Amino acid sequence: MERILEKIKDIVVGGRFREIEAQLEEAIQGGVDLHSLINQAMIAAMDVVGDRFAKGKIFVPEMLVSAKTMEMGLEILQPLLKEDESLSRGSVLLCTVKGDVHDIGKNLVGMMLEGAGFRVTDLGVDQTVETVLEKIDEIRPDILGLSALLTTTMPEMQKVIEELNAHGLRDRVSVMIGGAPISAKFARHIGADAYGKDAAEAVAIARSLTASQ
Ligand code: B1M
Repeated sequence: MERILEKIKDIVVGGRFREIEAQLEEAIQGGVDLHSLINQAMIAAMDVVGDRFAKGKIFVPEMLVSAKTMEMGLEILQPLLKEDESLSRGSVLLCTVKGDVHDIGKNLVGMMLEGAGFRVTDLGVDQTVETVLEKIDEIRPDILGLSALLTTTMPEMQKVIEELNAHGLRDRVSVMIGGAPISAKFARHIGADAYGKDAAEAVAIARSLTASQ
């Protein structure tokens, strides 16, 4: 199993997107579990990519092809993430905040939430406070999920919460935040209800937030 996980990790790191489907299918046929595929192969690959980028060994174009390979892989895995749930557990409005186009982690969170029976409306990336507020008013979700991957876009999360307060919408929706630079301390500081470390934790938190509503 270790060998095939290493192979998939190499494919994502190298951005060899033409190879990802066949390799994932081989892994699935071979009984490799989804958790290992996502965490030990694919997310681990993005960590290598991020590290190489930070050290100036690769640049944005290489990061983009790795991201594309990861996205193609997650699409292949998506149907397998679905639990057999007929009852909806609640609704989640999800987006990446303004100024930030990173969406792989958010998409993974969305897929896992859907798989766990939540209705997810994903607004996409680079979403302004105004759009988020409009959509909350329109959809009335149980949970607002905000993602940010850049330290420079973290303050956007605070802005959203401030505007929710200013518009009297804060009591209507629970706010969960996440993304690589986010912490529980930051979540508390800006007045979010919860911080999700990863997609699995995001699902557990969403369950507890909706259970207490
Ligand atoms: Co960018 N990037 N990037 N990038 N990128 C990072 C984030 C960086 C850490 C790389 C580095 O320097 N080591 C760095 C940020 C530094 C900082 O702010 N401290 C960085 C930078 C600098 C940039 C640019 C500024 C580069 C440039 O142009 N010079 C630029 C910014 C563009 C912008 O947003 N305005 C940029 C661009 C890009 C690409 C477009 C090339 C591409 C994104 C493609 C895409 O998303 N479609 C990209 C990528 C791929 C990365 C890295 C390598 C990988 C991110 C990723 O997908 N990880 C990243 C380095 C890294 O994170 N190791 C990096 C895998 C993903 C599954 O994890 O997103 O953390 P993650 O999600 C996790 C958890 O965080 C959590 O669950 C997920 C699953 O476990 N989670 C939530 C996420 N959202 C959640 C929400 C929740 C709960 C949990 O509740 C709602």
